[in-house]
Amino acid sequence: MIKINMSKGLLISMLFCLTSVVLAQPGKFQQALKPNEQRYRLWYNKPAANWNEALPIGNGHIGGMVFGNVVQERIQLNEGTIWGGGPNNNLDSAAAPHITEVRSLLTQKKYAEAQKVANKYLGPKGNSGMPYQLAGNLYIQFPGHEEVTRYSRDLDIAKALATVSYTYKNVEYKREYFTSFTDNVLLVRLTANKPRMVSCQINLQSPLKQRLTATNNDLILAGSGSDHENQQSKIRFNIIARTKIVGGDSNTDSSGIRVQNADTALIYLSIATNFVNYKDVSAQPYQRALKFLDAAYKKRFDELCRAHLKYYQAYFNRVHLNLGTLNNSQPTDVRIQQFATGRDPQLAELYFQFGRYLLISSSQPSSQPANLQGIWNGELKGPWDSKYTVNINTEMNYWPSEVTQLTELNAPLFNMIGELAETGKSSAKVMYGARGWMLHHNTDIWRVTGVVDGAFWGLWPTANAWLCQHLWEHYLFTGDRKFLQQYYPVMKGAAQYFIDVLQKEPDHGWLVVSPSVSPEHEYIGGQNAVSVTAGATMDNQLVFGLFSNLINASTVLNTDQTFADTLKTLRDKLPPMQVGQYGQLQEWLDDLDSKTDNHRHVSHLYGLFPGSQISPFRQPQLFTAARNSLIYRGDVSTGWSMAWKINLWARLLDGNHAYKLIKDQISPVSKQSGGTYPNLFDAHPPFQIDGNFGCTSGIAEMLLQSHDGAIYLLPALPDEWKQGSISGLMARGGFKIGIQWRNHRIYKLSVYSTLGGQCRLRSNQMLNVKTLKTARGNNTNPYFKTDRISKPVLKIPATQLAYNQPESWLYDLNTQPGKTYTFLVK
Ligand code: FUC
Repeated sequence: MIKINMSKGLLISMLFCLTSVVLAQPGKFQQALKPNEQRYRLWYNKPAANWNEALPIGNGHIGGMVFGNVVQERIQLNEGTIWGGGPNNNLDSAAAPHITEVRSLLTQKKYAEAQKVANKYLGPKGNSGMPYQLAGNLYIQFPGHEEVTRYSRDLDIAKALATVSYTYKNVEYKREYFTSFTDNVLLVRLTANKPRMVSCQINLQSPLKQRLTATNNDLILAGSGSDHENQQSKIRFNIIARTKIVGGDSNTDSSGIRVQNADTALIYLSIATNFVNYKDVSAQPYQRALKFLDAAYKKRFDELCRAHLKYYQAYFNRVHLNLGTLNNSQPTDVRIQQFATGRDPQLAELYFQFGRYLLISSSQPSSQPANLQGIWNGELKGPWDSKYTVNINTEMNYWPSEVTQLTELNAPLFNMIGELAETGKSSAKVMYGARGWMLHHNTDIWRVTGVVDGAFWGLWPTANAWLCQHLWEHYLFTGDRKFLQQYYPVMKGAAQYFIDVLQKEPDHGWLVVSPSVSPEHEYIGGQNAVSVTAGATMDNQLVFGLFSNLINASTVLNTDQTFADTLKTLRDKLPPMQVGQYGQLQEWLDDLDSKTDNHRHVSHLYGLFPGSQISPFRQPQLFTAARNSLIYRGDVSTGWSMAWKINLWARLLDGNHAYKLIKDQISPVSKQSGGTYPNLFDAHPPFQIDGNFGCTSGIAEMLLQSHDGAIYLLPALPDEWKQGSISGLMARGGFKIGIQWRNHRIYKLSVYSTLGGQCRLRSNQMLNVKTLKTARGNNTNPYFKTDRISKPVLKIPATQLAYNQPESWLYDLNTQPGKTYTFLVK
């Protein structure tokens, strides 16, 4: 083991990271830290009693859950590419005739028979996708540290650093943890305020198939993923831990690393697998892990910490939100308990930024996309395999990415979409006899595209259209033409699939997706419940959106005009949206909704959010109908469902209702509904990260919207956010917006234009500013073009769908790229 003398550099390095951490005095925290350092700090006065209390750190590749146990510290480890099974696709080569049969039964309105055939023949054939698995655990034992005082553990999301501190026998101990973005290692620093006091034993463990060895002072765990559902494990991985100590002794063998009487001990830990991409697992995991470790080991803790911080903050500091005074005197778990009944709006601000922290920490340009649990999973087979559910959950993960200025972090999602456009060609061809590509409601690291779980949930072929919406939105936010060019063929492939599979339904001759489902929802309940359908509203909206985006893309790229014309003709034949007997937006082609249905999925409201097909200004009747549907559905549900509803109420311009849902979400977890765990993770329950991301997006949507022909400033401000400020939110057209408000009125506004062009602003108050001209005519900025929606079919008199538009004012500003425009509003 290498020993180094306590050099001046090391002293400075320790001081550097000390400024960011707790000074180990519960009750005195506020004095100990500067206010801005408190603002984004989750803190607790006891160790994590379970996984949902542990604190997540991550760099997109390595994830860690820090428990903060005193005698035996546990850091549960993840690596983003440790999955069960190996390269495969779960295609069903016998499906085609049964799909035709189900389709025909649906046309004959024999719904129960259609479901029966679907259940019997179109379920998964022994492979519902592979599970994302934990890597193992890093344990650090501190024998004797039983009776400690002044215990504290925290996670500072402004710095992406976790800390544990306590006093034992008059010695103050401190542990600091981070997963370096720049050097791809997990770092732990153990210090004490008296010399020679750091003694511990370090161990690696994994419930996966594994072997522990020691070489040259390295503790090495070699493991492999699990065999699962007829797929042999192909993932191999290595975890390597190595220490660097100041003073004292250390030795390593295959039973662990022992550190004796050191002043400081650093643990460098790297993890790597053999995964190259979904069809290639030929890399050398040990060599890879060693390379990261060797490179990082040459650097001092402060160097690594500084580079990590710089990288992280380049993302994190792009958006500043202030929703009120900080009251961090209570631990975070207590604040969660009190949020719904007390007055602590700053916790909503922390929750907003925590969502951004989680996205930065779980989705990096070279990583896998964030799965159902981001990258944090402590099990061999997490809930729903912790994979990618693409009928809402994966998409929700990426809702905050553009608007909260984390656009680069979409890269892994876009890569996955590109890969699905390859693997999904086989399912389109073999199962549906169609060109293009498609997948069903789940996928995994191997990019499977067949049916999983069962036809009742899984026979949904429209995820390609939803995923492609993210590609187009990325273009709208960034104006990146090259990106659009690169992904145009992917979007086109999805559209080709629908050109080939759309069916004429018998009653109106509309073109519909069949068979399909309105995700996971039934329109005939009971023991023989029926979900399979033709022409579900969400499908109609998704295909409408996909075709419209392609038509617009072909104009932007000046290409493929004939194809665009074909799409225009088909688009006109898609079903219009329909308003049913209860004044609701119909979920299915027939008027089958129930007023007492509180199903968690609100798929037919896709058109309201994240889609942009329902506008209070352009389709007030649909707007009212969507609102009615949401009222019937109720508020309390699973975590992600409540998060979706925050976005929906924001789009319905009702900030108070959106805020009510934020309160429902930031509440302790109950069995009946979602909520928030002590570590701020969203609960389905169990933990599912989509609700975190969805809520972050919802808060952004309450403050800024740009999908409906203009940039809407504070469209859904709740009464409780009387004053505050936001800066760095992005609007379509590349506008970066800053707003300061007091008494619910904007008093300062700033617009930074990255792309130039007309900036049209909508505001609920008159903006008395000379340089802002009252808007006239259409917005000439192409990123704000809106698509014409077919006239809805109404089954109740239009008068019952009247909508009293709130008064708002529209202004235009001509902008130059690279310029900031600041306005003081009287
Ligand atoms: C969908 C949802 C469930 C859960 C699962 C991962 O199936 O209906 O509630 O979120 O995804």
